This record gives sequence, C-alpha cells and structure tokens, in this order.
Amino acid sequence: MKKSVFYGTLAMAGIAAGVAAAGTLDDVKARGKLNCGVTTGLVGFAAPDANGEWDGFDVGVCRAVAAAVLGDPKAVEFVPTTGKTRFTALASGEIDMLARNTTWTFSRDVDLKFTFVGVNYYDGQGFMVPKELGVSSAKELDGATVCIQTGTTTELNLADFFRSNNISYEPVPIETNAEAQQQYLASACDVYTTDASGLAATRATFEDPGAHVLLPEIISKEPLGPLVRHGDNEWGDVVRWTLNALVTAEELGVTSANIGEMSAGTDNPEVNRLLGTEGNLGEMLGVSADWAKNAIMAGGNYGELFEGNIGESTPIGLARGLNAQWTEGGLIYSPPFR
Ligand SMILES: N[C@@H](CCC(=O)N[C@@H](CS)C(=O)NCC(=O)O)C(=O)O
Repeated sequence: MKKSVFYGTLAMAGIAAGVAAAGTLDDVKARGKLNCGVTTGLVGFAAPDANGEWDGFDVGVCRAVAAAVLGDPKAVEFVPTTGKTRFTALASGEIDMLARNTTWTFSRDVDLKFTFVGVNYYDGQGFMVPKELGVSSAKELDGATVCIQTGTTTELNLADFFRSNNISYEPVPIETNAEAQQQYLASACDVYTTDASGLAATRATFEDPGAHVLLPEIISKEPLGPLVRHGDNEWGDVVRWTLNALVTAEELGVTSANIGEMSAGTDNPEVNRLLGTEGNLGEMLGVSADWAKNAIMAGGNYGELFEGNIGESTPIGLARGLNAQWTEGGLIYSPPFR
C-alpha cells in the first residue's frame, strides 16, 4: 500500500514535470508573446530606453527569438530578474528563456538542469577601483571591501581568487547592479567586481568614468549565453538556431541593410537556406520559412547587435576581442545551416 502511494506520487511528479517541460514553442505561439528573462537593468545589455522600451545586446536575443517564432520583435514580455531570482523564474515557467549575462557552468547545466544554447559573449571577471586608491593590481586588494552581487559566479570566483592568493576581503553583498553602482560610488566598498563587460557598462554611466580604473586581472572564464529548461529540446533548438542565425548572418555578410535584397535569392546556397528561399529549415524547426530573416531584421546580425549596443563606437566601448568571428581570430562560430 505504502509502496503504491510512493510510486503514485512519483508518477504524478513525472507527469507534472513533463507538462512543465514540453511544448514551450506551442505555448509561446498560443500566447502570442515571448516571456524573456533579462536583468533589472544593465545599460548596453538590457535596460529600458528613454521611451521605456527595453534595449540592448541581450534584449536583442529576446527580440530575435520573438521575431523568429511570432514574426514580431516587439512580441516580448521582458521580465526583470536578479542574480538570485533568475533561475527560479526559468525553472518555474514564469519565463520561456533567460538572456541575462548568465555564465554557462557545469552546475547550472547538470544540477539546476538548464540548457545553455550557445554563447553570445565570452567574458571574464574583472575589478574596478577608484583611480585615487592608487591600486594597480587585484593582488594589492588585501583587506578591501568588495561590492559583490549575490547568486552569481562572481561571488564564488572572488572567494577562490582571494584564497589562492592568501589575501582577505570583506564582502558587501548587493542584489542588483544599480545598487552596486550606488554603493560603490558612495564608497561603501573599495572595489566593484563582476563580469568585465558589466564593469565597462557600469562605468560608462558614471559622471566621470575616467576617475575609475579596471584592474588588469581577469580571474575567470564567463561564457555568457541564453538558456532554457532541460527537457524541451524543440524549444532549445529554436533559441539555439536563432542565435546561430544571427552569427551565421554576420559570417555570410547578411545585414539588416541588404537582407531585403538577399532574401530574393542569391548565388550562395547557405544564404538561401538561412533566409528560407531554398530548403525547409523553418519547417523542421516548427516555424515559418522566413524565421531567420525575421530574426536578423529584428536588430541586425550578431555583429550589428554588438556594434550597436556595446561596441567601440558606443559609450561602453567594448572591442570584439574573443567575440570576433572565428574567421577574424575570435571564438564566435556557428555550426552550418544545412
Ligand atoms: N555572469 C555572472 C554574473 C551575472 C550578473 O548578475 N551580473 C551583474 C553585474 S554585470 C548584472 O547583470 N546585474 C544586472 C542586474 O542587477 O539586474 C553570473 O552568471 O553569475
């Protein structure tokens, strides 16, 4: 008797998990909107603009997926999440995907059971200090107070770095980047540490960015990318191949400016397959034939999204570096569209 109750409970849990795990693509289509988890605000990556519209490099991924699935880059409900709340939001089904400078790690995949569909920014953890402190290396930070966002890899790397260098620190735990910025500028901490891209984005909003320096040490690997729940491979494919479409478009020279012309047909078969004038990739994915065209038109190809939101001509000023295409010596590489 006890045993059957036990198995019954397990079966119920299995069914519940199955329901929650499968069918996200159908759910999004039926809802007519993508629920996309983003940050609470990090200029260049995800933040509301002057008109209250979400904008940024990660926001661009959400809009591309909405365009691929629904034909409308505006059909997105942006759900702000903190370092701590983001994984519950995804696991519970509150959001369909998370695009929030989130690092792909072993435990987030294997233990938390999320699928990272790729990497949209190869990053690493850095340190920012006021210039007036006169510090030139992170190894000089013995005894420093450090602003650190909770629920992040940043927290764990910081502990590893100080321990392995036999130096100590006092953490000042904070929940959001806005709070970190405020605390750091109010001198509640000597140092702010997070992903180097986040430091550049944060410093760009300071009144006097030149009064703050980024130290030379990059203490970790932070491959940032969009993620979905384990167990819904069809949906994972949609998000994965949308990101790949943006990357491939840059590699093949398909831009938001020439896509109209190119989608009339070209003499490059891969461009034609990508844009749906040859083959049936869209059908295989469960979306329309022009899904990738719509995704690219949403905010441009990968390079356009990078340059427009966080690149060298923006106040954030990030160089492509590791995030250059593989053909340019970087790590950005999509599997083929065939
Ligand atoms: N990549 C790290 C850190 C991500 C993170 O939370 N970064 C902060 C600082 S750049 C952030 O995005 N904050 C935005 C917010 O507070 O909503 C992780 O996945 O744990």
